[in-house]
Amino acid sequence: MELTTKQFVKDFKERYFNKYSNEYTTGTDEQLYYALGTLIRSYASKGWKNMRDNYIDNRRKQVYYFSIEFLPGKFLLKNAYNLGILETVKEGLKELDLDLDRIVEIEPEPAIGNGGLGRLASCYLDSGAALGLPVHGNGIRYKYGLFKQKFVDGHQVELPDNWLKDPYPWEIRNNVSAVTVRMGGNVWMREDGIGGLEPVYEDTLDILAVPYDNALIGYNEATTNNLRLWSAEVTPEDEGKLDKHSRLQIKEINENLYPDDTTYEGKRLRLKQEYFFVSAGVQSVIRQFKKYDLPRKQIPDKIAIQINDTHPALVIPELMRILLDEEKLSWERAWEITVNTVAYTNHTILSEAMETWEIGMFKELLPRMYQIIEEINRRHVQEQLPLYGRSLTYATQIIKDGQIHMAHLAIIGSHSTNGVASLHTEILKDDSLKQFYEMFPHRFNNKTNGITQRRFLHLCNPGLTELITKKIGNEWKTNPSELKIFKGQETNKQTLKELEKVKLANKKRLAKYVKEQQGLEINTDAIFDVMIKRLHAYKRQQLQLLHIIDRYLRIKVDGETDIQPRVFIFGAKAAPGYRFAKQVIKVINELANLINHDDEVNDKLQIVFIENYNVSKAEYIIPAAEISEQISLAGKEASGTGNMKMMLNGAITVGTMDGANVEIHDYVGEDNIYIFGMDREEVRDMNWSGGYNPREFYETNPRLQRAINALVDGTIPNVTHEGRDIYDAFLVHGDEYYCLKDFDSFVHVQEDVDKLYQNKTEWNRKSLLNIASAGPFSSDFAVARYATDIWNARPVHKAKKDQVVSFD
Ligand code: RUG
Repeated sequence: MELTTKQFVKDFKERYFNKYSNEYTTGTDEQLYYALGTLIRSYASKGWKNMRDNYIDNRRKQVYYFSIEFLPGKFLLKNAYNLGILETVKEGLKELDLDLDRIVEIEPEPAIGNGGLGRLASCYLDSGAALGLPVHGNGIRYKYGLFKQKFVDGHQVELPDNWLKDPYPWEIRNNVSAVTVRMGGNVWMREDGIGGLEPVYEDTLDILAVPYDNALIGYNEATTNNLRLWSAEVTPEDEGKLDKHSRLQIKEINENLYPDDTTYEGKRLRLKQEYFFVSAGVQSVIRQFKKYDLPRKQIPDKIAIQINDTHPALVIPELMRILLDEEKLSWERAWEITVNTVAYTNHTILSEAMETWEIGMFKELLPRMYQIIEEINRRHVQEQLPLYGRSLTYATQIIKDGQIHMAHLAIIGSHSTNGVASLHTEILKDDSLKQFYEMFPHRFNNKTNGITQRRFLHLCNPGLTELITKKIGNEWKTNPSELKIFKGQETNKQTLKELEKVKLANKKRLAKYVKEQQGLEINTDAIFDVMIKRLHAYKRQQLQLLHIIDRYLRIKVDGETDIQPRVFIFGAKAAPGYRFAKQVIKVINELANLINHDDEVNDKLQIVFIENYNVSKAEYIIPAAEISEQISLAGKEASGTGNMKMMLNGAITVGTMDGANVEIHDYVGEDNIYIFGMDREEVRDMNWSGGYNPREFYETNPRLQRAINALVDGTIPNVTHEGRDIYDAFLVHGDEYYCLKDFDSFVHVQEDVDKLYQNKTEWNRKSLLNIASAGPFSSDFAVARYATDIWNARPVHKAKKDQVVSFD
């Protein structure tokens, strides 16, 4: 949009005055933030309204991305940037003698997601809008986001994240679009008088779902979409009638985000959350479709619903319910519409993360959903049995062994199932979802994850953005595949020096932050070795722990002096009930305490554990990263996206052949990545032969033995049972994630990394090649592939010449 500094200054003063009846000079940071936020939002209002009208007037196909988690990060800078007014805002605030950085600091971050899955959803919404595609988000407005992590005596302590305590400038409560969601009670079918059946509900708990809409402004205002988050309230009819217990039942629905992204036990509240946002979302989607005034059979032509993992899989029976019970369609027609509308993304092969619900609980909470799922299952068996026989058909049932299997429902009730990296999709096809692949081969496809270069480069790393632009021009910003042109600079000594300078500045910025937060002075000449992700045994932070202990002992005990200095940086939250993960945090923190205070080692080795890792912290850490640790056991990490973000910012990956590391390896070339450890086939063979004997490795590798012993022999002060439990996981419980097996090759590639760092020109060259090879991992491409292959959706405007993907 066009906005002069003069106009902005005038608007800001007015907005502030109208809101607070006072001059802006009297404002607190919170007030200034609120005034600025609402002003920027108001600049987007017209575009938002126009786009809404445009979608309806032109009966455009709209895509709804249903996700139980989103991690959008802060909005202020992003929205100003996408509107094209960030520089004007900066200049204007300077004129007003206000500090933008301080104002940005105030903005709360909506931590309404756990990790990769939620962040991916937000990247996709950003890209959808940037590409001019009508892609909206549908989720829950959790009152409390993911816990705030604090370290107390090295232990993780979880504090509530009350991110909505002050008015949130980016959202609009939309009362007129509220809908009612029914749960519990009884349901029975009676004749509807026109030859069919209709459900009769008794004693249900009725919940008013109120949407809060957040504008998703596309880069260069390509379009403006909606992130709709639902809040649960008492219906007007029940106001004053409900008892305390029922009120509580409603209130708790959007109180807390479920703080775990990998293990889902049968939690009734979680199921309520899932049905709540699914039912509200599907009702609102159908309401939107009705504005098109088209026959219902055209629903799949005008609507696509992508379900982000199985948490929203109830979209399938809910859409069926609406089409059967409210729209009075036959089962066959309703089913065809449902399958053609819904598509499913799988994000994990970990069996413990595959959602199932105990039948009794499910039936009691969602009786009509249960009836519909039973019928879907019955018809599935009836149809497939003659084609595939008993064993295959029964294995794919939705209801079996007393459980409802959500992944089975998601595959059977949709037209597309995709994995999130090519290796992951292969594993789905030939292993974890093999039977389904046999039945529905045409439904399976791969959509490798992507990340938005706007948040994870343009905004968080302006120094690098400027350098790239100076060297190759502006076009890469809208077409990230153009980043490859930067490869032409790999032998340009001047560019490599400039790149080094940018990295150093980012390292210094992070060091300053660490100093302010933890009082620790970190060595900016050392390699910044970064591992940022949820804490989980399969991601193997414990392997990195062994590596650091080994380094420490080489300096402290062996007296090695010729060792490349490194700062090990961690950011990770552990699920509150995940004991092992919390123990790893405690041990890393105590090791940090030991090492950082030991003057014999701390010029060579330091550890920083950044508290409360979240999107904003990532934006600080990623530009400063030199090594990106992606060390999960091969076959376990579906994709990873931190690997892509760090590569884009010039970090060199140390990783296994897992998830998207495999594709990173292919794009950047084997000389520019450090791969170690077993590959997926080796892991599989090892598993098939019944695991291995980790003791053999422990007993024959003195370095490894010494590092493991340090967990229990008092080397690390204040560590007792925590060290013992990790020790036991390695040696008593079979080392499920093969850390001992991979240790040797891991420490050897780390030594190669150290050697490379001695040659800064060569290091910078590899770093540059990583940046230049990161273009294909832009979420713009990923979303374009979803749009073309799965959604059949097109952008609102004609493709411009320089546009990322031509949809024509
Ligand atoms: O663990 C996966 C990551 O590998 C992946 O990159 C991310 C986005 O696709 O999703 C993560 N994930 C998987 N988060 N939750 C789950 C299980 O529901």
